[in-house]
Amino acid sequence: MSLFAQQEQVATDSLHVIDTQCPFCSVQCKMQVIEDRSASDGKSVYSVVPKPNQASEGRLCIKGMNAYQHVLTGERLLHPMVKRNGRFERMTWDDAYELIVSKFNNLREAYGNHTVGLYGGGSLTNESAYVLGKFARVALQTKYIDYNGRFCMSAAASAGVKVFGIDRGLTNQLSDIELAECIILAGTNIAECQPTLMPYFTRAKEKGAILIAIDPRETGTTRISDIHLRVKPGMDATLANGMLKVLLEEGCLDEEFVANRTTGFMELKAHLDSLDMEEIAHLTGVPSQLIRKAALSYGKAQTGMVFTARGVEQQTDGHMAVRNFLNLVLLTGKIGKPGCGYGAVTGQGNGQGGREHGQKADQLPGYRLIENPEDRAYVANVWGIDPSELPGKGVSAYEMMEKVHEQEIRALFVMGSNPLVSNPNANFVEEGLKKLDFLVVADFLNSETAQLADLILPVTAYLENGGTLTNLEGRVLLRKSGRPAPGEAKHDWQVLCELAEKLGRGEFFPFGQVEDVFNELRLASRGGTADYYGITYERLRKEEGVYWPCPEESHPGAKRLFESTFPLPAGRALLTTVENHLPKEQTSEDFPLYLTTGRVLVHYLTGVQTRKSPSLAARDVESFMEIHPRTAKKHHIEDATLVKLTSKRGEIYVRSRYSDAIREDTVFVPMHWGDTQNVNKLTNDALDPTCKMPGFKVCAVQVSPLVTEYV
Ligand SMILES: Nc1nc2c(c(=O)[nH]1)N[C@H]1C(S)=C(S)[C@@H](COP(=O)(O)OP(=O)(O)OC[C@H]3O[C@@H](n4cnc5c(=O)[nH]c(N)nc54)[C@H](O)[C@@H]3O)O[C@H]1N2
Ligand SMILES: Nc1nc2c(c(=O)[nH]1)N[C@H]1C(S)=C(S)[C@@H](COP(=O)(O)OP(=O)(O)OC[C@H]3O[C@@H](n4cnc5c(=O)[nH]c(N)nc54)[C@H](O)[C@@H]3O)O[C@H]1N2
Ligand code: SF4
Ligand SMILES: [Mo]
Repeated sequence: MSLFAQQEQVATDSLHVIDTQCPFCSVQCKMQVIEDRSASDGKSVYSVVPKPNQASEGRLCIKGMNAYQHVLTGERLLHPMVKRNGRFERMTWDDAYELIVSKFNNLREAYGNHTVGLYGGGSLTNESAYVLGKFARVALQTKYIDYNGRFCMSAAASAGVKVFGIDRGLTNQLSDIELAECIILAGTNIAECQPTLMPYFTRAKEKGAILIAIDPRETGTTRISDIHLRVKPGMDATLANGMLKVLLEEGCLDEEFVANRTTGFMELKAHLDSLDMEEIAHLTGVPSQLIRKAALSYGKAQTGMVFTARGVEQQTDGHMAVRNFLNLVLLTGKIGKPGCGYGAVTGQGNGQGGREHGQKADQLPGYRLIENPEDRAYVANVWGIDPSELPGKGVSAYEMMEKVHEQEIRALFVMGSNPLVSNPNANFVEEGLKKLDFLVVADFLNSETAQLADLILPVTAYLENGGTLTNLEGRVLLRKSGRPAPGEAKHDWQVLCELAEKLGRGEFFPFGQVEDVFNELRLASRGGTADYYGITYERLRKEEGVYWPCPEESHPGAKRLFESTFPLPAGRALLTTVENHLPKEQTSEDFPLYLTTGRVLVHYLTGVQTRKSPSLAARDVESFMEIHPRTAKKHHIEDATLVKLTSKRGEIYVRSRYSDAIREDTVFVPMHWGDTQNVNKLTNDALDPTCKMPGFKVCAVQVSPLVTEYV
């Protein structure tokens, strides 16, 4: 039976059918999880059926097919657990809340409100993210809140706001992809990271599109490309300068578009004129002829799309690097038309919505700014407080870890993240977390960070927790709750509301059900950039999803942005002059290789969930280091042996994997493992000056065989 012929299942006495969507990446593929209780031994058997929907078109990848496993493994956190004498003991919710209130209040009395920090995540539903942001500002009145999306979308988001006036992952619907005659995939590995989107690209190819991939390694994505630019890690901004120079010299500009819809052209032209192509080729490691070929393919095509993801963005110049790719889009006028646009390929399930409703240090719901007096007044009014009660802006996620280290933050509440494994410079982060007076972690699995906590709060997982999530297209989707909370687990937003009550601020959190939260979010975002006002649960139940901005219930939602104008002064987008720029950490005699980091198909982020899924874990049981065989020989590394990787900040132990598909000056290690395989023990904590994105994608390392002495 083909995938598409499969029928949706209907519940019977022995079949329990859950209509849901995948908890992992930003595509948010829809599926049914079916529990069959008919077996004579009483054990349930689970199966998964993909459901047709506009984004995944009825496909599921291997992670989605197995996503039910970590929820049902028997390893769930079921009760609040307090650490006493180094061991976790069960505690009631009432006692847990009392403990939090007394710890937080004692610290706030001694050190002020900002001594408590909150740290959220892009897996939280819009409703939980919204309540978390409000909880920080209204219940605790602390400025210190940020979230893991800082490590994910901040470079693209800040570039989008600056250049276009708005940040929405894709400016187009996915269906526009196959209308593009040329597609640039810069630092994005769709094949492993959003696998169900691959057919959009292969269909474009079948129609004759030219695909250009920019990646230091060969991946499932680069393999479908026609031109692969194997850039030196961290040199994308410079590579884009080379491509822009070719476009300019060969007259591949849309002059009318540049004249009528952009500003900054003359400065950009003068800058590009001053650059030397051979120097760019040398700096990027990409031959100038290949840069030229790629630029002309994009420049001469009638339609085209540019996609960037973390390869370009997780750099200490990530903000500017993205802006240089946006220059390509604007100079050729390839935006706001069918088959023309840009996509920052959003990462987490709710990586898009999670960054819109107030989890970020400087933002209030609807992308309003916490430092803008009008925005403060508007949101304070919705919340029923005086604007002067709202704290100002805090700091970015890693900077919060610095504040933890300095003990300016003495209590931390983590909801939906595993910062010990996902922050750069993990040894420093661990040292800081251990100094905290009080660490609370709300999770449904025992993450590395939860193991360090003083108190763990058990929350519901995707099968139980209903709410909205916004996928990579900016389409808001409703995920239904499909099974009761196990044990004593509660929904994230529910925990925050109950805690607000215990803190004496319950009147501001009067939400009986998740839809009540959404209705307040609609109001709080009304008139903001990410306007959800016109989106209702009723609409979401009837329509498959609604795109924001959607200012009125009668509004259809914005499918393609910037068709006639940009939300910036005079309606014009901004061209940017971007200098050639080297990564902050360079290789040296002691650390002779570049390390870049990223993902593999079967694991998700810090691996807390996928490592607990037997079917996924079995495919990649441990971390590895991809290395070119010639480089390996130079460093006396055999294939499939344990090696030690060292940077200025720490060391880890992983198994070597020979691959002639990676640059000889670079090794690659995925990010999905903790402890001695936590690659972030090596990564550099230098941050992009604008968006505070760490340079996860480049640092300098040494590799050596791990010699074991047998006695
Ligand atoms: N299987 C899987 N899928 C996921 C996730 C996961 O953990 N596992 N996570 C989700 C999330 S949160 C995110 S953010 C996305 C991430 O999605 P991607 O950004 O596509 O994933 P990465 O593997 O981090 O990086 C993409 C590519 O960048 C390349 N790269 C490394 N350094 C450079 C460089 O300097 N320049 C360029 N041009 N390329 C470089 C890497 O070799 C890699 O192939 O995936 C989402 N989907
Ligand atoms: N070296 C390196 N480091 C990186 C990256 C990289 O490419 N290289 N990528 C960065 C990126 S793009 C990202 S997005 C971050 C991600 O970093 P993290 O946020 O640390 O990643 P996760 O593994 O998703 O951690 C989420 C935790 O929250 C739990 N969780 C999941 N859903 C929910 C929920 O609904 N509620 C609650 N309360 N808990 C939940 C999970 O069980 C897990 O323990 O890592 C960043 N770190
Ligand atoms: S991981 Fe992403 S592509 Fe795979 S099933 Fe889940 S949402 Fe779809
Ligand atoms: Mo991410």
